[in-house]
Amino acid sequence: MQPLLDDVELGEIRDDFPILSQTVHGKPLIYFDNAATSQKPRIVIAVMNDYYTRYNANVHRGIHALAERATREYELARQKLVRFLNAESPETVIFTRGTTESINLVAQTWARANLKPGDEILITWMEHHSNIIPWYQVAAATGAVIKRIPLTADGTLDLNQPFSERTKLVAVTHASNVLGTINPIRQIADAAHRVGAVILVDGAQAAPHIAVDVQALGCDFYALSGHKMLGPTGSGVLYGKRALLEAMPPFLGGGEMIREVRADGFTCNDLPYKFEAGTPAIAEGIGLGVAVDYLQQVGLGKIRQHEQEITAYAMARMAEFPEIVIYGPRDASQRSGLVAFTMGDIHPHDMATFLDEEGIAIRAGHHCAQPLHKHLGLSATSRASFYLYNTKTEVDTFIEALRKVKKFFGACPTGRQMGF
Ligand code: 7TS
Repeated sequence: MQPLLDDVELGEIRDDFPILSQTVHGKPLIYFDNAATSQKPRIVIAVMNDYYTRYNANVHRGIHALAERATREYELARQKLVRFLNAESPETVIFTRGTTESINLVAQTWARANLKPGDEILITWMEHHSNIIPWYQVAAATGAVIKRIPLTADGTLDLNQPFSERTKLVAVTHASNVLGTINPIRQIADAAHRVGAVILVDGAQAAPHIAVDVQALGCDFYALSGHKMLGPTGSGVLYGKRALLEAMPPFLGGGEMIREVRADGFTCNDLPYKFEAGTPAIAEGIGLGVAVDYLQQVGLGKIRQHEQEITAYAMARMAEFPEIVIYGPRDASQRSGLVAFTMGDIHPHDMATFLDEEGIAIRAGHHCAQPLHKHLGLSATSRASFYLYNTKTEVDTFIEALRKVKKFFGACPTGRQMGF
């Protein structure tokens, strides 16, 4: 059992996030839209400011002092990500603009080079569009076929069917951005490897919340977004096993990714630069490194424990409303810190608009997971998503606001489909 964040620590954490201490529509802000993007601590904002104020220069090319400092700080950030993910080496950690770019990189390089007609790409019903569309594009280009791992009634993956000999790639989310389900990646990776397939893990909703060890998970590729884990937008990582990365053709062409350019061709740079064409997002990469420092200083175990407690509390209090249907596993230990729900026949957009007037930020819609919503017989849900700085008191205010929503719109109970 990890120690919990106590009230003093929680207060200190909240003080580190200047954006939280404001009012919205005259009410104290309650930020429950962390699955869309997280807020940033002062040190992340400060380090980016410091870069632009004191050593703004391009990386890996200048011989002057500013360029050397920028390169040093940027590569130091990479080292921090290497440790954060327990990756084998800096060569296996590629900076990208985020999860979407990381997945597209693998789709456009590894998948196009390795898949042929009839090969199967195995995804799941709970994927974000970022882990669907690139595979549709690859399938159209290569003749590969998309298959899906079925869902159980509880919103977990039904892994009873053995993977096919034709499965060449398994692309699965570590944690669902709608159901909250945390998937058993090690088990899926072992099943994928037994049939000779490669596994890519979408870590956008997991890396901010649970300790990730890419070697222990056994994944071949792992994608994450910096902005969901206290870092800046435009920062992210693709981890890849070295042998796979070495064998892959480059993604984008341009500066940095080449060793030599001739009149009639080029040779690629070494890893990881082979996949980092052009001037990177330098301040953002450095900011992500500091975000990772912050997460590790608080402790991923503590963060996970705190979110689990907030989530269990929110679900228990939401159960006070017979009209509310929650989607995903009932057990908070099986889910990340978010709750997608419907309240009778109230449209999620009306819900979000009403809550916004109360100073509460949630997201409503299909959350870029349209096939999942269709599968659940829904067009939209409301979603409250928590992070390390959220409190039970905020959940209480949210529950009181839900009471007002119910009174205002007069919710009628509807069917429960795959929720509870
Ligand atoms: N994968 C998952 C599971 C996600 O939740 C998201 C973003 C992405 C990939 C894409 O990340 P990006 O940083 O490249 O955009 N999810 C959400 C969300 O749930 N609400 O807003 C963005």
